[in-house]
Amino acid sequence: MGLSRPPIHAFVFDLDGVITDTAEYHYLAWQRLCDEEGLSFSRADNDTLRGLSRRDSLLKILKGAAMPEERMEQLMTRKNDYYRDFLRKITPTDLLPGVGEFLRAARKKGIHLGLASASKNAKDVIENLQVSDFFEAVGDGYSVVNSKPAPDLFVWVAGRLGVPPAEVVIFEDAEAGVEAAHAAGMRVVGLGPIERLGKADILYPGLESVTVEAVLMALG
Ligand code: B16
Ligand code: MG
Repeated sequence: MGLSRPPIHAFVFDLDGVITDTAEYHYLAWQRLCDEEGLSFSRADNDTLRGLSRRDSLLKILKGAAMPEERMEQLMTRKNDYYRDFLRKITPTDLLPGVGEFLRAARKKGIHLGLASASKNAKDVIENLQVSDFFEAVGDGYSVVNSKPAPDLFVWVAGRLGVPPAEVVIFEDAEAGVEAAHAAGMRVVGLGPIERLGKADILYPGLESVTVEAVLMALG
């Protein structure tokens, strides 16, 4: 089986939950907004928003309740203002364990590297983390219309890298991201618990527990 698989020429990384953990800041920003608006919101609710766009997150928080578009825009802007206050505090020490080593090792092997995040703040986050230079292509919340679980963002980044989708491996921490990768015809490394990422092709707790060689062996 292994022999018939296409070669691996690119690694594409999700941002939140893979390169750094901005989920806590998203949580605190949504929590503040929900408290102010009298909407119910918990950590467990926040976990279901992982990888979803800002708009899809708000729709989920509203649980189907109708809201005029203008009001939705106001709430999304306020949440983002709260979130961006936290982003200013991000430094290279906020890289998740093993990320720097993994990116350096992959680059050394000549693997093309890309980033694919649902976040409209992704470029600022990777600037603050000082990892922008690793990525030859960066797809963010502005790059495509249809967000994960649609395959569009991963396909967009693969196109920018000039690598066919079948030769790309995605690194994801969200179920929506695993679905998106498979819909794009890509292999996917899940980073996180099996309850959330059971559909990934292979699973690790985080990048500190995996090497580039191990991924190439397992999925190549
Ligand atoms: P923004 P990822 C996602 O990032 C987050 O996981 C998700 O919680 C957030 O709602 C989304 O970005 C949009 O972020 O409000 O900054 O545009 O995991 O795709 O890197
Ligand atoms: Mg993520």
